[in-house]
Amino acid sequence: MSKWRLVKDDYRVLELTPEEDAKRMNGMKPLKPDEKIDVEEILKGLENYYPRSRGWHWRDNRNKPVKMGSFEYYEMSDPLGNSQPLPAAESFKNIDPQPAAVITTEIASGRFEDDIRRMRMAAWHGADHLMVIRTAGQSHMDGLMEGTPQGTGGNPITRKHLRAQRKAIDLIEDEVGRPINYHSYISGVAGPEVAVLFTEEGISGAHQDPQYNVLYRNINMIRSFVDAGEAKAIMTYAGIAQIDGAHNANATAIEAWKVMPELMVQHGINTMYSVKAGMKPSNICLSTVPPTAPPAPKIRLDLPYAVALRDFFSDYKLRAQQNTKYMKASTREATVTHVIDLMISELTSVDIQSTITPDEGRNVPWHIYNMEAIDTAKQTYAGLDGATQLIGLKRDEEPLKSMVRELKERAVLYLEEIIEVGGYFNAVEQGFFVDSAMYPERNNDGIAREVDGGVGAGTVFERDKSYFAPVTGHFGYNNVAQYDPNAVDNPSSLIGGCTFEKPEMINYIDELDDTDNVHLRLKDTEKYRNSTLLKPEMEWAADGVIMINMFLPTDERTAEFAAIEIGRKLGLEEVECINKEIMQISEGTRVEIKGRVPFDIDISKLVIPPKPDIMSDEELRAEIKANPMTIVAGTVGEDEHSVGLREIIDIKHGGIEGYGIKCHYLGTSVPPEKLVDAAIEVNADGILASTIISHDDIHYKNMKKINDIAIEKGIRDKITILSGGTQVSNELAVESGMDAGFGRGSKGVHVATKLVKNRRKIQDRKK
Ligand code: Z97
Repeated sequence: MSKWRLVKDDYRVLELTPEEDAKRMNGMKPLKPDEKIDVEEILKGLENYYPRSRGWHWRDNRNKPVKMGSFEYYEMSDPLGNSQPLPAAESFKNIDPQPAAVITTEIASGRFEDDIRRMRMAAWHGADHLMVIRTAGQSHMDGLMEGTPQGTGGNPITRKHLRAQRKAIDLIEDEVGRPINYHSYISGVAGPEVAVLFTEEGISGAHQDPQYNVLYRNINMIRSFVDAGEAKAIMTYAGIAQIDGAHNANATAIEAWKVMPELMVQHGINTMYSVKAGMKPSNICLSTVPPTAPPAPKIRLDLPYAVALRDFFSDYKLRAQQNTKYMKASTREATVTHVIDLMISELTSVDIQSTITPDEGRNVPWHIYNMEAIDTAKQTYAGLDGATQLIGLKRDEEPLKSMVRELKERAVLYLEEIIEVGGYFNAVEQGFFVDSAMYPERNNDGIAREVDGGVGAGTVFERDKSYFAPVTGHFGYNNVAQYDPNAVDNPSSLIGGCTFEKPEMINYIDELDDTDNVHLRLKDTEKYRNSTLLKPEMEWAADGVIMINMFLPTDERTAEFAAIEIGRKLGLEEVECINKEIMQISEGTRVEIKGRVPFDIDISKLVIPPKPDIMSDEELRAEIKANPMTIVAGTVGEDEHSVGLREIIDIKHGGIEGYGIKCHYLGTSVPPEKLVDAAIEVNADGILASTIISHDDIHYKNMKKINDIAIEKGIRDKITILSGGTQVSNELAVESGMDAGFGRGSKGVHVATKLVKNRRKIQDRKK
C-alpha cells in the first residue's frame, strides 16, 4: 500500500502508483479548461475513492519578491497555472497575482453536486479554502448520516458529499496548480465521530470550539469539552487546521464591538485547550472578525482590537472574516466594509482571508457572489501589495498604544474573574458570556447554561483502569500496554490497523433514500448537460433564476411591490424582492428582484455574429510606429455633426490618434472632392468620412461620390476609405464603395484595426 510523504508543515501526500491512483479516481481523466467537469462521472466508483492528501496547506513562496508583468510584488505567493484574472488585468498582460494569505469561500447551496461546479469556478478565481458542505446544523444531530437526503431544514453532512467533493477537488487542484483546503465543522454531540469522518475523507480544515456547542447549541458543557479533547486529538493526527468560534459572539451580541474583551478570552480558552490536546500552534487559527462596519468609525474601533489580538496570539494564525451582523442587502455596502477589513488584515498580517459572500444580507447564496467576494479579496490584496513598506501602524505612539493596552487589560481582568468564580463552567452558569455590556461593565443578559443541563448531560464517564481503544489519534488515557507495550504508539496495530491507515476498511454506504438523492436530481437536469438547451442558473443547475435591477421613481414600499409586479409581467415566476435602497424618500428607489424564467433556449438556434476583428493596443502601436500612417477625416455633405467622428479620432476616448495615427481633421460639411483632394495632398493612407444625416439615403450617395472621385483621381486602389455614422451599416457601406462602414457603438480600435489590415492588403497587392 502507498505511503504518506510529508511535503511541508502538516501537509502530506500519498505516494501512489499510477494504477492505484487510477483505481482511486475510477479512471477519471484530468480536467480540460474548456470542458465542463463531469459530475456524473465523479459520482461513479466513489466506493473506491480515498483522499491523496492530508492536512492543511499554506500557499507556497509567500512574501518573496516576484516579478509579474511590469511590476514587482512583495506580498504574493506562487501564481496559478490556470486562473481567471481580475477584469482590469486585461490592461496588465493578464497577470493574476495570488496573495500570500489563503483565501476562503463558503459554498453551501444544499446540493453538493452543483457546489462542485462552483468550487471549480472559485478555485479559478483564487480560492484555496473551500468551506462548508452542509446546510443543516450538525449540532442538531445525534449521529452521522450516510447518503444524501435533502431532508427538512437543510443538508446534513454525509460521507458521500465529502467523497464526491474531495474527488472533484483533486482534479481541480491539478487544473489550477495549487493544493486546495477543504473545510467543514466539528460540533455537536457527534463531534468526535465527525472528526474521524473528516480524517478519513481528507478534510484539511475545521471549525472546532467547545464554547460554540455550549453557548449557541446548548450542548452540555462537560460533554462538549470532553468531546473537544477527542476531536482535537484526531485533528492533530490528521494535520487539520482549526478555526475557533469566537466570531459567533460578534454575530450574536447586541452591539458587536462590546464583546471585544470577551472575544480574546474565548480565543484564549480554545487555543490553550487545543495546545493541551496536542495541536500545533501553526494549525490553530483564531477566527477574528472586525466587530464594526461603517457608519461606525471602523478603523478606530477595529484596528486596536486587531493589533491587541495579534500581540496576544503572536504564535498562532489569524483567520479574518467580515462581520455578518451589520451586513444588509446592499452588495456595494458589504464590499466597502470588506475592503476596509482587508486593510486591517494587511496591517496585522492575517493568514487566512475568509470571504463572506457579499449577499449574506439578502440570503441569495449564488455562484456569482462567491466569485465577487474572492475577487474583492484578491483585488484589494494586489492593490495593497507592499503597503507596509510605505505606511505603518503607530504601534508605540498614542493613542494606539493605550487603546491596545486597554483592550488587553479588560481581557486579563475577565480571565481573572473567571478564575475567581471557580472556573469556566461556573462563569458560564453565571452568564458571563455574550453579555451586552463591555467588560468589566455587565448588563447581566449573557447566555447562561447549567453545568448539568443541555443536550448530552450526564453522558460522560471516567475511563476504567483497563480501558483500551485500538484506534489511532485518540485522546487521553488508553491502556494499550496491558496488551502489548510495543503498541503504545500505534494501538490499532493490535487489530491489524484502523480506517485512518487503511481506507479499504471503511464501509461505504451510497444512498439511504431512494426518493430523494443526487441521482434523481441529476436526472431532472440531464437535458441541460447533454443537449443544446440552456437555462440561466444562480445556484442549482437549471434553477432558471435571474436578477433584475431597476430604479422606480416612487417611495420604497410602493417600489417594492411595483417591482414584483414588473417581474411577474415579464413572465418571471416566484418573484421576490432581494434589495431596496432609497435614492430619496419620494423621488425614487433602487430595487433588485429575483425570479425564475419558465423557459429555456436552444443555443443551436442562436444567430451569433462573428467576433469583431480587433488588434491589441500593443500590436496597433507597434505597427504604426514601424510604418507611420496618416488619414484625413471629415463629416461629409451638408452635415454639421462632429461628435462621433471626433470620438473616433481623439486620443482621450480611445481614438485612433492614441495608436500614433496622424489625423487631419477637415471639419463638418466637407464636400466629397475636398476629402479626396486633401488625402492626395498629404499622401494619406486613409479617408474617414462621417455621414450622420441619412434622409433620402444621402449618406450612401455621398459614399458613392467619394469612391467615384477617388477612382477618377487614380488613388482608389492605394487608399483605405471608411465611413461611419449612427445609421451606417457595414454591408451597405461596402456596396457603396467603402472598404468598411462603422455603425453605432464603433470605437477607435475597430477603425484602427481596419486601417492597418486594409493597408497590409494594399501593400500585398503591390508586391
Ligand atoms: C464562519 N461564516 O466562517 P453546526 N463550530 C463553530 C462554528 O462557528 C460553526 C459551527 C461549528 C461563518 C460560517 C458559522 N459557524 C459558519 C465554531 C458555525 C457549525 O452546523 O451549527 O453544528 O456547526 O465561521
